[in-house]
Amino acid sequence: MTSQPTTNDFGAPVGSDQHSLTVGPNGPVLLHDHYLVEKLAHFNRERVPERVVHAKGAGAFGTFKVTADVSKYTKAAVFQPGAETETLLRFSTVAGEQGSPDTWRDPRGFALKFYTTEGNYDLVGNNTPVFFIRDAIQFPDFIHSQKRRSQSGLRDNNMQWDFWTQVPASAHQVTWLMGDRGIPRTWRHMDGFGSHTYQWINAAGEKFWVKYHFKTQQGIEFFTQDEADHKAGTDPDYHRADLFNSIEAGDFPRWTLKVQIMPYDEARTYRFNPFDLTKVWSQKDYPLIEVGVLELNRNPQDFFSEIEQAAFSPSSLVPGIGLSPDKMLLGRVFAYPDTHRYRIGANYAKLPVNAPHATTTSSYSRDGAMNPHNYPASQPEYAPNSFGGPHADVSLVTEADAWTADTEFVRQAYTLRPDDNDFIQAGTLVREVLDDAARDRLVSNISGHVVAVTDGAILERVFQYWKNVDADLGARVESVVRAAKQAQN
Ligand code: HDE
Repeated sequence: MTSQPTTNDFGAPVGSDQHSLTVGPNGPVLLHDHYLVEKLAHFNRERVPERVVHAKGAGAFGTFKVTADVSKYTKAAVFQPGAETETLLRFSTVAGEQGSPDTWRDPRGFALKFYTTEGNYDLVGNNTPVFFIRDAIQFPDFIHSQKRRSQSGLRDNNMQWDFWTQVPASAHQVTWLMGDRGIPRTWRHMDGFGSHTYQWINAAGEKFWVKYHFKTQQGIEFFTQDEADHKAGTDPDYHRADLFNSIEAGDFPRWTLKVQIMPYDEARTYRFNPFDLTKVWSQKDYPLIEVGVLELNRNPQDFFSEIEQAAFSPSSLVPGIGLSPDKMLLGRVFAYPDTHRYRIGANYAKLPVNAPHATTTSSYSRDGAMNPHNYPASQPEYAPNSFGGPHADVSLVTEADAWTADTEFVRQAYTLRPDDNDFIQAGTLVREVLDDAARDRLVSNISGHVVAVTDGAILERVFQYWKNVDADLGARVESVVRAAKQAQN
């Protein structure tokens, strides 16, 4: 490869890659060595803040192909029969920092961007169908309990269990987390979920509630705690390398997208609140319906600009897809664009990875830091205008026919329905989904984590929490932890 002369950031040749400009070979460095200054100053600015959660991750581009016909439920172009759409999928852990091991026990992010002909559609999900809390106002507290203590900079199992046991809504997700799904073997060997309930609208204007399931075609595989602990020490970037190397080798991972559809009016009378993010919908009541196949087949060329600066948001919606009255989802609609403006900058949407790829933008946003261009320079700057500038059309957007609410403002939990109990679904998971071996590993994983709890009152609450999930599971956890504590003394 013939090497080009090094230039400065403005394309002009520079004198040396190795020597600063000095007064003689042994003399002081000159301030007007603007190339040295450029190099050092730019280096000092190489980092943008890491994501406050989901900091460690990686991703790849691919294609989503529709293989079935769900047009009676949504008019979204991305889900019409035969449609093929470019995608970006970023995987991540939640609590760990950028350099943390991939195999720490944690939910995994499953953040998907569809570059559709109607604008970018983001489905920012996880590898679990539920979450720890059901109101966004608790998210900063929950995350603080999972991250590091302000004084010591250490993570602390006391605060994790203190939070979880005082927030019983967490039981279902914590049961998932402590089970085999809490440490996937690779990102390719796990499912993805939209988790929240979203709305779909068809061409006739009929509304449905929808949940997304991405079923891995590679099969579900996991690491035991011991395997994961070993990998964390010997190969902390194991998941990142696995994804990159599989795609480089032409072994493209695939997921089948299936959805559950609930008729709009059934949400009012279902036996539990179908918008509660701590619950899954019964597949007997709402069977899975196939939609299409997602394949990852292209690695990024530049990790920083295509993955680190990738910005996903539940507010990136397209016609035919809308939100639901899930309090978590509505909080997220604010949080994501806000964090992007802070982390990346006001014009984050104009970076190539975040801009639409299959359509153009005609927005009235203008100027701002690091703006590569306004939308087209010839376009009027304001609306309404008499010069043919873009005009908004309410009939195109799904928020216009969302849902009905007409009552007073309150700060209250969701109204309870017969099956709105925090422990029912967690108990069913333990008794009916797990087999004996998986239950044994669950006991061992929970106990191994709880042994580090030093506060006696929290410990008692932990035993009760697991007895509420399942009496036998709770008793087993208690006896293993008490025996281990005794052995420590
Ligand atoms: Fe996130 N979350 N989250 N989250 N989340 C972020 O956005 C937030 C939640 C998820 O690969 C942040 O760009 C709030 C549920 C993924 O770039 C931030 C609440 C689910 C990613 C944020 C939640 C997720 C994030 C941090 C409670 C699964 C990584 C950096 C209402 C359904 C996306 C960023 C990527 C990232 C806020 C809960 C998934 C701070 C306020 C539930 C996969 O905005």
